[in-house]
Amino acid sequence: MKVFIDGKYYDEKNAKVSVFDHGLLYGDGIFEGIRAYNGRVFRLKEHIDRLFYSAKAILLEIPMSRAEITRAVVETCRKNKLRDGYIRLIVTRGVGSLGLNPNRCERPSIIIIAGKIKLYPQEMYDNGMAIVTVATTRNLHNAVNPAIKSLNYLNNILAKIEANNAGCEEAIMLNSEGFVAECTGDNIFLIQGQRLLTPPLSAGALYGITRGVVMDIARQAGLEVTEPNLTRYDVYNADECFLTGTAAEVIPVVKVDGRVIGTGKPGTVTRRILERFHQVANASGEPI
Ligand code: PXG
Repeated sequence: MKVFIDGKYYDEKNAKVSVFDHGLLYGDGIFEGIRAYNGRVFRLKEHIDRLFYSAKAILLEIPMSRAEITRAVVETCRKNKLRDGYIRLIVTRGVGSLGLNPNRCERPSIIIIAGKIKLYPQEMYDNGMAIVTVATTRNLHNAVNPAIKSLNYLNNILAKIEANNAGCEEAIMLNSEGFVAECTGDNIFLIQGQRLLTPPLSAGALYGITRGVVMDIARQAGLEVTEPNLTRYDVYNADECFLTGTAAEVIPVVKVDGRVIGTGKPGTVTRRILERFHQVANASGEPI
């Protein structure tokens, strides 16, 4: 594997960052998880836009333009002969002193890894997954804004550990008001009759790229798409439930906190959306 670091390519074993990089010392940095399907990078523009928004929010100046990053991502896929896979694009604050002040960092580092990812077993896509609500609250907007895709994922990891302890792979995280925000690495959706519901970004959801694609698909299929505040009561009483994410794609949920959702099997609307998602993913994107 060839890894891109600051304009050069390194073998896997030589692809290293300094122990003084603030990405490591403080989680000071941002990232994107991107998919390639069928020789194309899916929604690359949207991912790069989101990367620049995250950068703006943490006052980090990315030392490459959008066009240069686009070319570097595609080039890294090419060098790794990747046609289907997972791309991790990272920008760290860079090498600095021991002390958290980002002013002391010389220059942000850009890393691109083109590899593979498989989050959940196929069985869960076929039969649906069981999830739980956890006690760890999603980050507050005025602490670490959940819209920032930062290198500090401890909030999500703490929730994931709670999920694992409960024998689950994913968890619903609530915001400080008790409304559903999202899952640890996925956005959440409900189907109620002919309506598709998902928490608003103001509830503490990441502006998910897959979330956006699914909302478009649903609108085209004639569903009414809304973003109301949702509680666990709404989740328990939904006809169908599913999660979306770059790594997870679209995955049905059939049990939440011990409550069976709908029929207890992946719903028909969820299946239609999942199918359409694969069609869209395989037929669009930046050519490698
Ligand atoms: N919420 C959070 C907190 C995320 O981290 C999503 C929602 C879904 O967004 P996208 O844009 O991917 O549709 C994410 C993205 C992993 C992994 O290793 C997680 C994500 C992406 C890639 C890998 O668990 N989460």
